[in-house]
Amino acid sequence: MNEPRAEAAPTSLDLTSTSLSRRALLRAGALTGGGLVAAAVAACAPAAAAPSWTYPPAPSALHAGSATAPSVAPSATPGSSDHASHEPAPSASGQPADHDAIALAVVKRFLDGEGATLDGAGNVPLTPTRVDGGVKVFEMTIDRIQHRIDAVKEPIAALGYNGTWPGPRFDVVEGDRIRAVFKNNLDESTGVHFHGQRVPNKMDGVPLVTQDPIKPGESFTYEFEARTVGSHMYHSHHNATDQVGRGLLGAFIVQPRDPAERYDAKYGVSQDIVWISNDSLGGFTINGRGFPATAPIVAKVGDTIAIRFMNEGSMTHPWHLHGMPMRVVARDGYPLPAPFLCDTLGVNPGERWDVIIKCEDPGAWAFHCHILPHAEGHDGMFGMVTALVIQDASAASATVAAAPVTDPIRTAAAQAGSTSFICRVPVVG
Ligand SMILES: [Cu+2]
Repeated sequence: MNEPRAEAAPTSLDLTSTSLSRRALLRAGALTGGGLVAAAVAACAPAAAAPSWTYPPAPSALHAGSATAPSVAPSATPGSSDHASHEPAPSASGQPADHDAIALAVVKRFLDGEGATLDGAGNVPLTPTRVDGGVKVFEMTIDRIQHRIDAVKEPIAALGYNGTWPGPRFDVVEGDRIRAVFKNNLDESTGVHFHGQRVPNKMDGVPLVTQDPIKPGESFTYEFEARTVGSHMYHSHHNATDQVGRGLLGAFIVQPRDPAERYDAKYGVSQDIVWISNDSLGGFTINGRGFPATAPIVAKVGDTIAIRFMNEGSMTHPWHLHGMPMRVVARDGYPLPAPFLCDTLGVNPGERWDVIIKCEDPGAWAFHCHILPHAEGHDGMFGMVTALVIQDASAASATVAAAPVTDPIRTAAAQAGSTSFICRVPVVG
């Protein structure tokens, strides 16, 4: 495509005069070991100083993030190939002449907290509207939305449950009676499938198989007992290549009835992170965002966190964490008889894999899909990339002393757009 080539980012850094490489940047970040040093420092520092991979930024930097974003021309046709449309012209050697500067500018956008500047975060835990005779009632809408993959690309015409992509996250308990009423505000028919749940057949959500399509303006009520424990999903099962690809997807988490079997008690996790990937509209995304607008994961040394990988796309994605292994404990909600360690975990379409990570080594650890065309190219990292930022004990304790909240790291992560939430079960009624 003959779109305008990306220029070097017009940030406060004089990027054209620095030869700072991403590798050097990452090495510097690893040595820094995290800490709540504002990334605004990076935005204002002389070009000779490598910005630290620290997180989150100061509030002022959050707003500066989009303002300092590189002037990459928005794609007129967002999609998995839109990255290529932005690529700078290759030099005679086949490499873009200004790769380092462009790549650094993208990293700076991530450090500046670009994801937190965007409205419409998904995966927000959903609270029942009411409890009716012991049934948890959820009132849902299916809407056309304008969704931003990042702060630079133009918003795209997408779909969302309750106005977000991903939709809000159901957090229910094994044995709960669920009534989910979906109102279709689209101008097309749809249906909702609770992927992984064992439900009565008529509640399976497959239009023309188990129910009539939900026509525009109509509602359909799904009611069942949440009896399949673990990490599950809900999504469109009607014109699904298109509708799921445009954002009709979300997480459906069923906590074990026995509190001792939940991840906070069983593994001591302090963050329980839902990570839904997609690879259609908007390109390669994690929870509806592409790097650098993906949410970082911020923890401190000694923390244990859980990540629930969910693949709503049409390709496999091997998730690779630098620095530490992941302990794989469940597939599709079912506990593994023999959990195993790995650093790269392929997640096929439709699968859910739960992993536990012991945050032992401070630093900023890249965390990305290892199909490299999904993550890094001529103009730096993009798409399925984020970072696990592990703060060392001194930085964490300094943060505790400075912040007025009891759990500043998780609070900061949430404010910075992290999709991590404490393991909890909403108490209603
Ligand atoms: Cu991938």
